[in-house]
Order: sequence, then C-alpha cells, then structure tokens
Amino acid sequence: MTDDALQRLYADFQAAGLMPLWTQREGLMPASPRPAAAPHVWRYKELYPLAQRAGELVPVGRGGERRAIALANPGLAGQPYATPTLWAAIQYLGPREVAPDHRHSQGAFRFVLEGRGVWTVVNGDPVEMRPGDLLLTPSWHWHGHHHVADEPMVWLDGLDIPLVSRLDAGFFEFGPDEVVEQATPTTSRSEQLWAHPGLRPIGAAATRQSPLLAYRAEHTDAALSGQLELESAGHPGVIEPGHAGIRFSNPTTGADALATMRLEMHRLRPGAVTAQRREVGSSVWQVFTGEGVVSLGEQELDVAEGDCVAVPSWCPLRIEARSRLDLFCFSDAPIYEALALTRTGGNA
Ligand code: 1HN
Repeated sequence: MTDDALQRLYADFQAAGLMPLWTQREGLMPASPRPAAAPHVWRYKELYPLAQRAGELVPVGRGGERRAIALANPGLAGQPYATPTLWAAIQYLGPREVAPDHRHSQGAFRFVLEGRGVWTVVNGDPVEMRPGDLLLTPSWHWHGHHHVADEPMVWLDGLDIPLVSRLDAGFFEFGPDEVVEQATPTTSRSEQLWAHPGLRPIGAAATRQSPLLAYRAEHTDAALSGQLELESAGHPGVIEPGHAGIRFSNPTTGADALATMRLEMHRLRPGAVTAQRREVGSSVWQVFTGEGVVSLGEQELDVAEGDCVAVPSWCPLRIEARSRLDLFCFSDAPIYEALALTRTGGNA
C-alpha cells in the first residue's frame, strides 16, 4: 500500500465518520488514569469574604435559586466542577432570606460550617441545619431553605451535577413560589422515624437513598470519640493508628446514604499521619476543625478550618494532623463500586 493510498484511506475514514483505533489507542486506554482535574485547595479565608460580598450584592430568588458559589477546578477548563463528577459550593444565606422550593434529579447534601437559624424543607419535612450536621436532599426530593435568625449561615453544598450532566440525566422542576412550610421543629419527621441506632421501623420499606435526612454533629462526634477512646484502651475500631472514621449510611440497607456520593467524617489525633493511599474516583475534603498538612502526590498543602481540597482520581493522598483534625469528605466511590471499577493502591 502506498502513502497516497493510506492518505486516501484516512480521508475516507473521516468523510465516513470513522476513526481507526490504532492511531488513538493510548489516549483511549492509558496504562493508568490521567485525570484532567488538578489537586487543588480553596482557602476558607478567601471563600468566606467573597460569599459575604455576594450576600450583600446578589439577592436569592427565583431563577438563580441559590447563592451557591462553586469551587472550579483549574484543570477542568472553566467549568464549575470540583472534580469530573462532583460539584462543591459554598452557599451563603442571610438573615430572613428564603431559597425557593425546587427539585432536580441531581442528588445533594449540605454540610454546615457556621451559623444557625436555617431550616431546609425536604419533601415537606422541615430539617434544622446546625454546625457539623450533614443534611441530605436525595435525587428528585423537593427542597427549599428558609432562615429565621439574625446571623448569616454558610455551608458546603455537594451535588453530583457533573456526573448527571455527562449521563444526560438532568431533570429540574420549580416548586411553588410561596414557602410551603415555615415550621421550625428541632427534630424532623425523618429523624423521628429513623434516627434510633439499630432500630428499624417495621412498617417502612428499604430504599436506595437514605430516608434519614439529618445526621447530627453530636452523633458523629460521639462515634469518632468512641473509636479513639477504644483505641486508647487497646481495642480495635480505628482505620489506622490515631485515625477514626465513619461513613454516613442509609439505615434501610447499611449502604451509602446517597446513590452517587460517599459521605464520611474523619478525625485524626494531634500528630497522627495517615498512610499514603490512592484510589480511582475523585473526592473533596473539607476541614471542619483543626489544622494539618494534606499531601497530594508531590504537593504539600497546609490546611486550616473551612479549607476545601480536591483530590483527583488515582492521586496519592496523605494527611497529617497538626492539632486534632476533623475532616468531612465526599467522593464518587459508590459509582465506581457499582460499575466494578474500584481500585486502590498504596505508595505511588
Ligand atoms: C441547589 O438546589 C442547592 O438546594 C445548592 O441548596 C446548589 C447547585 C446547582 C443546582 C441546584 C440547594 C445547587 C442547587
């Protein structure tokens, strides 16, 4: 075959909408993941004042729906994505403001950093939001937020927006303009039914997404302290020395609370260091309290309260605690597990 003939073949491939594997095999099937997303840190001392300025200048209302400011990964070409599958944002709601009711097929959660006085109403169930709480808005659940107190409130929003976009599975619907539910109970209906450890209501069916909509800071704290106290007394339970962790789970199945996102809280004793690990799939970590050093491959990042870190797929991660360090973490691990793509490694 002559060069000319080969040129004509490639031109005819192109004209016919065809592409040969042999010129692209390496790009299509790299030896190991080559994420476009970069390891990156967003610092709370920058995030908070910017969110505050947005609070002064930008009203919350119908259309925009939320005063949520997305963490845009510098490797992801100007898209509002923390990683290729995860959206993370700082949301700011001022005194007496209302974020209107809507629902979407994207699954969501909020992890509260500071403030008080906001209730998120999920499918008509008013759920109070307090610092350190994790609140769920599973896929296609109606939700709006209303603020009844005098200080602004700030939280981390996590959604599976980039994944759902790639999957062409996005649906969105506005709810009524008026706020349907203004009640402010301290315990939601979902907690009345489901927040009793090990006690499953006999009348309730198993569901793919957790029916428990609030995981309270005091329960998370007690679970983590318990692991470290047991460790001090020589009993098993921690992940590794000085490192306790819990996963927020669906009480009907014991599986991840949300279908597309894994949600966890970790606590390191002062001075504790995790092993270096890497896994396929990406994650976002937020420091809830304390300070430390997060190593992402070659990069070492000092982190303090409120800072958020994006960990790309297969990037080696190691965490060192400079004080007692509490970290909230969310990842896309349930997707990889469902698709039999899970892989973990030790040292890079
Ligand atoms: C949303 O509904 C919330 O309910 C937060 O607080 C962030 C980002 C995109 C689309 C919907 C919320 C969101 C969102």
